[in-house]
Amino acid sequence: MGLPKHLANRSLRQARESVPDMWCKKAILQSALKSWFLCLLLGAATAERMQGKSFKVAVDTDLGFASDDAMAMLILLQSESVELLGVSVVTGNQWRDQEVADALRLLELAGRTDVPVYPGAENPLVNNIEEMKTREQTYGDTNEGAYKGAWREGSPGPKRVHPPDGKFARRKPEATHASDFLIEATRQHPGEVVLVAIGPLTNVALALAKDPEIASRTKALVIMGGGVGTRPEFNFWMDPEAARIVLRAPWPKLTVTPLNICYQAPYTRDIAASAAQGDSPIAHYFNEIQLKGNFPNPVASFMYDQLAVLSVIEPKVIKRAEQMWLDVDIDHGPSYGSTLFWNEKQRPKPGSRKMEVQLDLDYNYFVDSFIALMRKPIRRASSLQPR
Ligand SMILES: [Ca+2]
Repeated sequence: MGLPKHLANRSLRQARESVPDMWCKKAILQSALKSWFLCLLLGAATAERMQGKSFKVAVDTDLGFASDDAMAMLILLQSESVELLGVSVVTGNQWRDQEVADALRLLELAGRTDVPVYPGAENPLVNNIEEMKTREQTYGDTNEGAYKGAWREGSPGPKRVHPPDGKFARRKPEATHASDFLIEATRQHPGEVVLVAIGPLTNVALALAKDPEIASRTKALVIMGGGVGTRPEFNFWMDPEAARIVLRAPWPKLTVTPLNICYQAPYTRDIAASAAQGDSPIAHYFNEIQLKGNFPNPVASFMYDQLAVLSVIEPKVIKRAEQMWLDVDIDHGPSYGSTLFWNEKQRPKPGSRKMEVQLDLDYNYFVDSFIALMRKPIRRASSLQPR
């Protein structure tokens, strides 16, 4: 699918709008009136920063170097609204240690070696490969898309780690466990941290087991996972017990990005090609890793995690969300990991919790916002304010 002309124009316009602050300062010196007019023209991200609307984010991810998680992390790194406290890693798309290496290398390429990476769970709470194989012999493929991630046939296993793009990052992972990082981040910044969980929910469930108060200390939790009326979605399918624990915890605000809305966000070659324009490290990443390495068969057909993350930064990408009561099937049968869902009248009591479920997307605005963030000058660690 090609980018419509009005979108391409809008992307270029937004790329131009993301000029460095010093341009604005120069205009102030020339003329107060002119600077006021220029600042009016600057993009939403700059306006938010000027109004002090940035917020702290901890991301829990099953990042592969080419995955949707990787692009979601680039969104977090590029947004002027986000102060990324750290990256916690869980087995999902790949085994944990490979994902840790991939996350560190991606951060290095993006000039953000200031962001620490915390290894978390290598295995789910209860589910495991052997049980998965046994269930599939009995019931057939048991998740939407028959996608197995780290558990796929031919996976290298948990202990073999290859250099993501031929090289390893110089920075090493932290010694702190991912769940302890999540706990500590919310203790240091109570009420301020938006936790974005875009992998299986094992690390978040472990954090809740160690410190149940983490939920109430978090500003909000955003989950990419589940599917309303679908077969089990991958993140919930890999660790259904963790998903149940997390969905039942008392988060001040809980938002779910399910398969239903992700299916409205195809990831196309045109999107990758547009993000690859220019000569920034991010453009280079899209050229070498996405375009040359992963098309015509992209690593994910839909922009699952990019959507969950971008909806935090640009809520207007969501056209329709509903308040629903979700839970997860933890009977170890053919529906293990399925999303259960009710309206207020039908819901079971107690145990179920109300959450915001995103259902319809403004795809053009979403793509436009994504490309604009990928094409703006990269936010190197050295250019950020000290914490
Ligand atoms: Ca993910």
